[in-house]
Amino acid sequence: MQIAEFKGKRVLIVGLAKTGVALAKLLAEQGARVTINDLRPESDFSAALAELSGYPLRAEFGAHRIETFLDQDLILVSPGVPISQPAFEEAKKRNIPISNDLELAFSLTRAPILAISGTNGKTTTTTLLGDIFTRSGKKFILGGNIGTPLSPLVCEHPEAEFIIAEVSSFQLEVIRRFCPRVGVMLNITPDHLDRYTSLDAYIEAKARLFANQTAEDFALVNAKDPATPTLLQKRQGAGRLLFFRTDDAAPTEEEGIRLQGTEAVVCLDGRSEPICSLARMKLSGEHNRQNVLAAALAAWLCGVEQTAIQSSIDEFCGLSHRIEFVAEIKGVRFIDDSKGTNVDAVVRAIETVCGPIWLILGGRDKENDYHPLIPLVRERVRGILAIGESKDKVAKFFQGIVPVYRFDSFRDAVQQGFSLALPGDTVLLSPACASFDMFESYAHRGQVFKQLVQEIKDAQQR
Ligand code: UMA
Repeated sequence: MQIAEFKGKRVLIVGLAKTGVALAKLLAEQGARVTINDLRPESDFSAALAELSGYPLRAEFGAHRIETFLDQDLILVSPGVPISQPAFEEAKKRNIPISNDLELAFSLTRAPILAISGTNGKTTTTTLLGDIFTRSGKKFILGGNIGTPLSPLVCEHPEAEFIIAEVSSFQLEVIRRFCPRVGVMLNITPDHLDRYTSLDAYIEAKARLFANQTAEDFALVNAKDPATPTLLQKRQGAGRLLFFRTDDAAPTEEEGIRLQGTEAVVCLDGRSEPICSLARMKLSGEHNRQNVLAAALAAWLCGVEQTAIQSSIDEFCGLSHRIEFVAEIKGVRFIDDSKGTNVDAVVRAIETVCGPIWLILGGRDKENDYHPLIPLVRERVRGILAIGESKDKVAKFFQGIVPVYRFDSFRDAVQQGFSLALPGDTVLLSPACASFDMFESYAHRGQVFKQLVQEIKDAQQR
């Protein structure tokens, strides 16, 4: 499909944040008759509207009106907007297509797509793949759930040979034909249970990653993830199934990549080939070994040479706000894991950090079940600093397990963490919750954390 085909079409863009603004611009530039729509009032959108000024758009705020939805040729929905709402249901009944950025991007390109999904590690793995492709000199674009809507990128870069996309379950709910050449599912643990009725429903949405794959495509799954058997039961599509595993205990018929010592070996078509080594890998933790193996196999399947894969593994240091060391003040370490927005991510963070921990937990709850944290918290956490909307839930849950302190202010939580910590302890921000109750995003929460740590450092030096 060509983007020019949207000329004159009535397109409704639902949700006016990053995705909505990008799509509104793209389609208005093509001469589509665009209506932008958001549930929140117009007064919340001065920045977005300033960015869109000059574009010929209609705007409707404050509700998703059924009449507006029915008066369209196409509805493009943002990932954060659930399509279970009545206006979408009515549009579906009238066969008005509901699509999204991911599906649109797919329809506008012929470049093979590497799509990375999973509950945790998506952004790290996507970025690592981008690093590998950069080193190999391949022309690619990188976007999606990582923060950059894909369709505008696809239109701006028709020369791209590959598309590397971070993909969320929210995006996958809406796709119809989207088909990655290489689909990677890193892991699935409970998350977004405020949007899905059950873990099963969440896995079902994730499994759509593979639904349209043909025998030419590859489905990469984590051999050691407990959710993989359920994922595979739900998987449709004919993609070739490959496993990544951080041990050498694969059943004989299993194809994919595995670790023999520190050597990563690809086993395919009855042949085994070492393709890289994890011996000098900079990222730490079992979860990162899984991410690295998935990225290495995905790149290798796309013909990337081993030297590019190896140099990236040896040099890639990870991302901000993912178990990121911030500072050590009087023997107390501060670690920013603001991206730890679900319980499983907190488990990974605690397992990775050395020594006793003061854990900053809380924010906008996603129907979290904290039970998986209990053994680790008992063993490793000296106390919990509970913040945000969910601080009472957190306090109630961990009462009697470890001391819990509740804070109205993030600043107080960080400062108190420092006061309570002994040399050798770590104050770990790994909140298991979304940030939107107190911050613009997880990145904003992490930046504020770093600023507060800097203030403590400055005060100590005075
Ligand atoms: N809104 C409605 N109706 C509703 C609900 C929301 O109109 O029923 C409006 C809100 O008022 C708001 C807008 O929709 O104005 C928000 O849309 P959005 O949440 O999709 O925001 P974007 O900025 O477009 O961000 C989305 C992704 N957000 C979500 O999936 C929640 C971003 O992923 C992504 O980076 C971006 O598109 C670009 O692709 C963020 C995320 O948290 C990082 N993802 C989840 C995750 O990683 O776990 C899935």
